[in-house]
Amino acid sequence: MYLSKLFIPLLKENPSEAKIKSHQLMLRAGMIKQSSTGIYSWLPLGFKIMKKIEQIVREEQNKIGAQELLMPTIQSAKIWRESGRYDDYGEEMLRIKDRQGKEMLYGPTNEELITEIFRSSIKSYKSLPQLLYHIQWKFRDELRPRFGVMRCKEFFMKDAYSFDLNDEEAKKSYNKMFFAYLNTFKKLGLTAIPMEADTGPIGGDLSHEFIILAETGESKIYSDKRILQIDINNHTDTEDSIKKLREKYDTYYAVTDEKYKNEEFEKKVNKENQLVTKGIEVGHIFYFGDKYSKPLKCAVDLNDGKKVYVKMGSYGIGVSRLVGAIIEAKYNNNIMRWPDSVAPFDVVIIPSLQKNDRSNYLKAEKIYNTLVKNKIDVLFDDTEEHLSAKFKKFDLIGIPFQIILGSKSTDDKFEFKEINGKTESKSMEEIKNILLNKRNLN
Ligand code: 5CA
Repeated sequence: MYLSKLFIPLLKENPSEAKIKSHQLMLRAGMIKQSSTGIYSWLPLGFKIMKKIEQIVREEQNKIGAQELLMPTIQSAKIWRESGRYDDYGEEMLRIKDRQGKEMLYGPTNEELITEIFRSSIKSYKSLPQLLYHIQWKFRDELRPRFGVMRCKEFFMKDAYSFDLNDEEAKKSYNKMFFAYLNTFKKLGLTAIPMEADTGPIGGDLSHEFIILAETGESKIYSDKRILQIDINNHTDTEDSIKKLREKYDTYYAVTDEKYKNEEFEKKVNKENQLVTKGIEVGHIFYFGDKYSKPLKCAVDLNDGKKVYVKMGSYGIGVSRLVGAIIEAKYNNNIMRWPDSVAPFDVVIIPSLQKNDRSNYLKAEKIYNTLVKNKIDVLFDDTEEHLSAKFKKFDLIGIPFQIILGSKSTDDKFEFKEINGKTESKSMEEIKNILLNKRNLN
C-alpha cells in the first residue's frame, strides 16, 4: 500500500474528549471516528487491526471445535419475553418497532436467540455436545459510554454458546473455552488473568472474567501474583491437560471487586504475593445450566425416553475493546506497539524524497515490489514530507519494522530498524529473511 493512497486522517493534537491513552492514540492515528455518543466508525487502519484480532479469536475458537454461524443484530422481543429478560434488561436495551409495530431490539447478547435456534433443530441427546459462536455487533445503551472503544454503545463481540447433556459435560465445555481464551490472549501478546467474577444480567453461578493488567482499567482486581507465572504452553488440548490447567488457576486467589472479601484475601495470600491493581476485562465466560433452556423449553430426548433441558454456558470476547486494550497494555510514550500478530503492516519503507531526485523513490519502489512479491504486508511512504515528520507519524502508528532510505543508506544497504530498537545496516536479502522469519513464527 502506498501511503498517499491510504485513507488515514491523522490528528496532530490530542483530542480533548479523549481521557485515556488508547482513545487519544486511536483518534490521532485515524483509526476510528465517533459518529454519535458511544458509536464509532472504524476507519481503514483501525478496521484492519480489529479484523486481525477477530481472525485470531476465530482460529482459537475453531481449534476447540466451536462452529461459526452468524445471527442477526436485530432480534424479536418475543424470545426475550420467554426468558423474562425483556423487562429485566432495562434501559440498556435499545428497543425498536418495525413498520407493523412489532417489537424488536438491537441484540445486546444472544442467549435467547441461540437457544431458539437450537431448540427448533436439535431433538436428541445424540447431537450433544455442541459449541456454536458468532462474531457480530452488539448494542448496549450504556449509561456512561467512555474511553473510546473500551465502553461504547455499539461494539464487536465474539459470543459462543455451549450445549451439553449434564453439568459434568458442561463443565468440560467451560474448561475448553477457558483454555481457548488463554491461548487467544497469548496470541494477541497479552497476559490475561482469569478471575472469579459476578454474573450480572447473564446469570448463573460460575463465571470468570479475563482481565489484562492496566492502570486505566475499569475493573479492580485482587490476586495472588504467582498466578502470572502459570505457563499455558505446558498444557495441551486434551481433556485431562485442560482440567489440570484449570485446577492450577483455581489454586491461586484471583477475584474482581464484586467477589472480593478482605478476610479471605489476607488469609489466602501472603503479603508479598498480594497484587491489588486495575485491569481491563477483555473476555467473560459463564456457566448457567438451564437458566435459558428451561423457560425457552429447549430440551432433548434421552435414551430412556425422558427429556432433559440442555445445560448451557456463554462465552464472550470484546473484539473491538481488544484494539484499545492492546494499546493500553503495550504503548510506550506516544508510540502504539502492536504485537506482530495484529500489526497493521509488517513493515514500512520510509525514504527521504526530494522533487528533483528520483533515486530514493526508485530504490524504495524496488524494495516494495520485492516484499510484496514475498507476501509481506508493506506500507510505502511515498509522500514528500520531511523525514522527521515521517518518523513521528510511524512512531504513532506503531508498525513493527522500518526500512529507512536516508543519508546513511547506500545502493544495496539500507537502514533497518525495529520500532524502539537500534538502527542496523542491512541488505534487501537480509531484511526479507528477517521479515519472513518473523511471519513464520506467528
Ligand atoms: N453473553 C455473554 C457472553 S457471550 C456476555 O455478553 N458477556 S459480557 O457482557 O461480559 O460481554 C462480553 C465481553 O464484551 C466483555 O468481556 C467485554 O470485553 C466486551 N464488552 C461488554 N460491554 C462492552 C461495551 N459496552 N463496550 C465494549 N466492549 C464491551
